[in-house]
Amino acid sequence: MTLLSDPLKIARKELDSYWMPFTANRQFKEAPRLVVAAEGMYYTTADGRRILDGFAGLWCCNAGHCRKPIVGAIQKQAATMDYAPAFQMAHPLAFELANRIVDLAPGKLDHVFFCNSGSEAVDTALKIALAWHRVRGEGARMRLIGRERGYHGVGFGGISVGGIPANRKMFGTMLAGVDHLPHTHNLEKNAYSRGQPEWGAHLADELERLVALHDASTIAAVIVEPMAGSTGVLIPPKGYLQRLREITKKHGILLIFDEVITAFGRLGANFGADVYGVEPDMVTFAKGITSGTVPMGGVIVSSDIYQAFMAGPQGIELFHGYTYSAHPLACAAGIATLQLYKDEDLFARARRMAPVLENALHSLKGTKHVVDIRNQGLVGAVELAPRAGAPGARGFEAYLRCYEKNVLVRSTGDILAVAPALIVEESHIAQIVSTMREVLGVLD
Ligand code: PXG
Repeated sequence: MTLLSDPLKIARKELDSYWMPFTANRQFKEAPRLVVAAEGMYYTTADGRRILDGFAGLWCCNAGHCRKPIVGAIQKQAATMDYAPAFQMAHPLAFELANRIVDLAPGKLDHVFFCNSGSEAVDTALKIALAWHRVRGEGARMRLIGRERGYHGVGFGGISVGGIPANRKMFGTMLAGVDHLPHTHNLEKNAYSRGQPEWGAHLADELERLVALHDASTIAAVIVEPMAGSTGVLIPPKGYLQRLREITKKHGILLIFDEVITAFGRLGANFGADVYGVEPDMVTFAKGITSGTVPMGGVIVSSDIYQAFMAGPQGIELFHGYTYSAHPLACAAGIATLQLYKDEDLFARARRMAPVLENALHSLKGTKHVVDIRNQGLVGAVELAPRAGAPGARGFEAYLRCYEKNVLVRSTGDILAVAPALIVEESHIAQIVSTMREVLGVLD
């Protein structure tokens, strides 16, 4: 147990066995960034520094870290019933959490399928889309349409509809029959937009082109993040999502919003669907449902989808699920988290703090290297010009230097993203932005 008992004296060998995800392993193990405790807006590092968490962990700890009501609920559940079989059996908390989620969900989205991560949520949604068309006798609808720069996790379904080349290129042919819409990022037209950019709704019309190419009768679903997070915070242009909705509806294609990041207050509302005023047929979620405390994901589906399955022959309606679907600890955490969001009115707080974050971030305009700043709700991004011949290097170094200065942000390529917990205060935002300013000022 040397890592915890003496975190400053970690032998290189002790770091070797763990193959870290989405990490430059060799670089990390030369200079590890280890955190050992968390509370509210802060992490504590192995060497005793307090780090201001400007990214809610990885977009997930929306209520802040180690919040007592959530911790207490998890502890109690762990001591009461550790696990319940997920197939042909259940436990009451699963139903309670599903009911609470449905209460928050827009319009006709009224049934919840549980899994354990965003990646599983995406694969689940894609499978439901294919199966739904099939139970309705439209089994030829097998194509799935994603978007360039989209991030939908790392399952084969998710990387197939995803549009991040590095996440795809090593992994063969993935799913067949997938096509992609163009992404909506355009610095020339939209740089320094506050909230939704004006230009770009017409990019949704590309879906008509894909429908013409493949024929609507072969297309099952379109999946997009309402606001693309992981790729560097791409806010949907005004009218874009509305147009996607119109076109999908016209052609009988399901629209899936991947809300793994945007759900549960991140944009100042229950869901991104509420913020943008567009109701999809399915919503995927994860992260914020338990405020990052216990892994959980899920898909909310419309009544039309659920009822089509329930109209079939008696027996198992969908041959899909996970050992840990609706895990009791995750359900306990989810219920406590949603209750805490409500008790502290945290989504309204996110709405109130959003302009503070917006103004603070946009004050970085004119700072060295900055080529764009964008924001929505409690999400913001500062895009840097890449170093010649070394894309991503400047962004990564900025992230490291912020961390050295006790502020955690996230770099994706040369984009710095911030997404603090919804309990963030003005002073935290000021510290995040002043640290970014300081770092960018001295960065090559
Ligand atoms: N969909 C979306 C929209 C996501 O953002 C996933 C699916 C996959 O979730 P899981 O739980 O399988 O990781 C995500 C995850 C980043 C970052 O730095 C983003 C994610 C995960 C880790 C880091 O932007 N998004």
